[in-house]
Amino acid sequence: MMHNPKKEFRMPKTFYITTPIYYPSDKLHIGHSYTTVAADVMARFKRLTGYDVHFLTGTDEHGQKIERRATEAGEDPQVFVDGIVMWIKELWRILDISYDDFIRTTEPRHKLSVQKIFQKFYDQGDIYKAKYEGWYCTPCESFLNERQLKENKCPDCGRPVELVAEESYFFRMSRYAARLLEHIENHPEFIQPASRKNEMINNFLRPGLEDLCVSRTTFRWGIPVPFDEQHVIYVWLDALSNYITALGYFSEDDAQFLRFWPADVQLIGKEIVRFHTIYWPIFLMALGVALPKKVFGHGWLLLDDGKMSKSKGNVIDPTILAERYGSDAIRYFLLREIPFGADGSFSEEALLQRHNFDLANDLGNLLNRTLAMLGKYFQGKVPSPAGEEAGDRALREAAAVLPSKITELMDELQFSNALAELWKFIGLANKYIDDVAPWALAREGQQERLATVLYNLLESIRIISVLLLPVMPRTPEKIWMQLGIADQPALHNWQSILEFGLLPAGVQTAPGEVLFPRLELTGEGEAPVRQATKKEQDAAGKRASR
Ligand code: ME8
Repeated sequence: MMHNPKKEFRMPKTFYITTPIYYPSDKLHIGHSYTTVAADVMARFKRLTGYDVHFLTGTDEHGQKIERRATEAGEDPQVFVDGIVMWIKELWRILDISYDDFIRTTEPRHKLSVQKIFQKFYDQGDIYKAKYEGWYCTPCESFLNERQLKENKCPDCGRPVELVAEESYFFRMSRYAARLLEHIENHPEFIQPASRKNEMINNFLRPGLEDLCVSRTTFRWGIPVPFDEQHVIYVWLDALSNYITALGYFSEDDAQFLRFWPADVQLIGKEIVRFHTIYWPIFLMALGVALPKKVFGHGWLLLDDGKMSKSKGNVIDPTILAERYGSDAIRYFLLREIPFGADGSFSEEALLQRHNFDLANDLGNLLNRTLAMLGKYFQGKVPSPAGEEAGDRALREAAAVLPSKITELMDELQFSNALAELWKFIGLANKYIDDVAPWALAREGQQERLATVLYNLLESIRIISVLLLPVMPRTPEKIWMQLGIADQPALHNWQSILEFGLLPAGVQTAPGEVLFPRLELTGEGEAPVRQATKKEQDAAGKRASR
């Protein structure tokens, strides 16, 4: 048969992932970083496994809340948000967030498209004018009826609400409610975790969906309604649209929209599930656009005494934490500590423990021990393996199933379990050292066996390093430097870990800095310091006893 190269070429599969767009605030804390770090890990994992990924984040810059904050700061809202957005981008740089696009809702590309969306709704009779009289929570930018209030406060954030009475445009949610309910019931993967789906059905859809107010007249900081300039478009309609306006929807160039929509995963915090699984899909239905495949509402990161607020100081400031522990450790902690979907508590002690146990002891020591033995017995050169014993086989078999196990868990956004699997393998490699006792083999002169054992360890470390990439983008490079393979990208990709034994013999390793020096907290609110090594402690003991 004729060779047909055209036929073999397959376009990579696409993967579109989004985070919510953030309210501009210079008080973003470690909880805010949670959504974005999780999305980044997913985006990196999909890139690693061969997908054409589009990862979107951005800022939600309009609305009454921002206008008030700008006024308080004595600034024009645009000037006010410009400064903060620069800071947010800097935070994402520090945390190694690899977004492909950053949308600001004050950009013309967004505003023009939102106006066209609003116009379309109006033209097809989805929007009508009436008077709104009811409650409004400005921090959440949400309309609430009497029934929804909890002790006269906002049910979502617990803060006071304001009475609002103004002329507004309303969106006929009721037109689409039955279709949405059917979609949710026929697509169990649409709202995740499943408990959030039941909440939406039982608390909002079944009791009957009220029409939604989609414009405001009592302040100016928003996108004007194109046919009625007294009104600005409700900030949630404006904000939710970002997921498609950023792709060029309703613009001259909608190639990205055609390529990437519908989104594969939209990650959000649990308090905004209602907006993303009721209003957002209904807007999309009204536009005649497909719904996202999955909306995942993750839990909250709490402090032991509940709320996370900036007054808790530097314990929760992501920039300070990154300076202390490095962004890789923070990313690891966030995804390992709390099962994705559940609430979890954040404390610096817990972060420190993960750093010292998982990263310094388990991962760091595996590399150190292996390279130290290689230096001692083989002048640091990767030896050729020969033969296989039962212990070797168990290690190799565990390595062989690891990529598919991790892929399965990652596809379900089970970050914590995926990392637990990887650490199980790291544990297995450490145990392999203890069981085989390479030092005994050296003593007995079993050179060939020793070569095999050290080769298997080095190859395991290489496989681990590639699997670490999505969560810890900086550490693998350091490992490759020490393994002497930094300049061999063919040994760093996904394909290269599907086969055990690609690490070439003869490579000169170069043990370097300790990956994660053990740290200890000295006092509350103080930066942790490197723990004294056993040698240093012994030396100090000797000095003291002199
Ligand atoms: O909600 N733990 O923006 P935002 C976990 N602009 N996640 C947390 C958290 C915590 N303690 N605190 C905040 C908005 N988050 C809207 C979105 S989308 C069209 C518009 C998460 O800046 C929160 O759940 O208030 C959300 O996913 C993200 O930070 C941004 O929150």
